[in-house]
Amino acid sequence: MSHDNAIARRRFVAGAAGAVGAGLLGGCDRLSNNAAAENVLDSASRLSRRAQALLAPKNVLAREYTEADLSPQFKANGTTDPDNDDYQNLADKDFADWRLRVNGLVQRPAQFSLVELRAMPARTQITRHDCVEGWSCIGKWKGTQLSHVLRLVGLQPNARYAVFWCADPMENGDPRTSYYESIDLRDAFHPQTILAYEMNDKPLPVPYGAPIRLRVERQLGYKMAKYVMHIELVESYANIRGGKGGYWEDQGYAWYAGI
Ligand SMILES: Nc1nc2c(c(=O)[nH]1)N[C@H]1C(S)=C(S)[C@@H](COP(=O)(O)O)O[C@H]1N2
Ligand SMILES: [Mo]
Repeated sequence: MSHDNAIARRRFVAGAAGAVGAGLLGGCDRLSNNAAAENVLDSASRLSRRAQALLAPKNVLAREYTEADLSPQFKANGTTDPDNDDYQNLADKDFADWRLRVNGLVQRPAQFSLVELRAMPARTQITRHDCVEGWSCIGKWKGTQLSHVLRLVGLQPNARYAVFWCADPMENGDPRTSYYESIDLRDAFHPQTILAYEMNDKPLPVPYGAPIRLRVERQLGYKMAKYVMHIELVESYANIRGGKGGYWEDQGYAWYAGI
């Protein structure tokens, strides 16, 4: 199902109650052509979002799984090889020259190499990735905790969101259409929010967002920006692009995509 169809579907799905069991979502793509199951995913998302708002302690963890639960194949979705010469040149040298820029409303704007990020405190987690299109995969991720990076640069008092700028243009190689996303500071400082540089114990492959991709485990797949080049701290995303806080949000998706 395309993302456009997914938008339409989310508008029309009736609120049937249902729980999403891990068994149901254990493999990739099992739900793709199953409208009923997708409706369950949708309504479960809404129910749990409401429940989260009412009940959830601030740092509740997303469920973590075991090695035995890993999906044999993890679906690669959206961009799988950025149409961007600068990115391709970086990839050709295994990202040795890549630098993550962190700036905006911070005390000490900085740049970090992959070697530097790998030397920082890391977290490893096995989690389920749920795409709005209705498929799920379980993967193992290792990466730098975003909270650590944010403490290094220090936030200015008016910083409220972290914006992730990605290498991949979404239309005709035009850099003005690059993928982007944003999260609030509550998610940015969540312990499971990591800049992942390893997937299933190997350096993150290009189809999955090399050299780093965001993992925000309590939200849907489209929040998890791949090919992150630049993190900008802002007070508001109203004046960025379409003003909705992300590439898909600008096309109508929810900014908070809680699972
Ligand atoms: N830069 C970038 N990040 C992205 C996307 C994309 O197209 N470009 N697609 C999003 C969507 S909709 C999903 S489901 C996941 C897919 O991640 P995967 O390829 O590891 O499955 O990445 C998200 N992050
Ligand atoms: Mo997705």
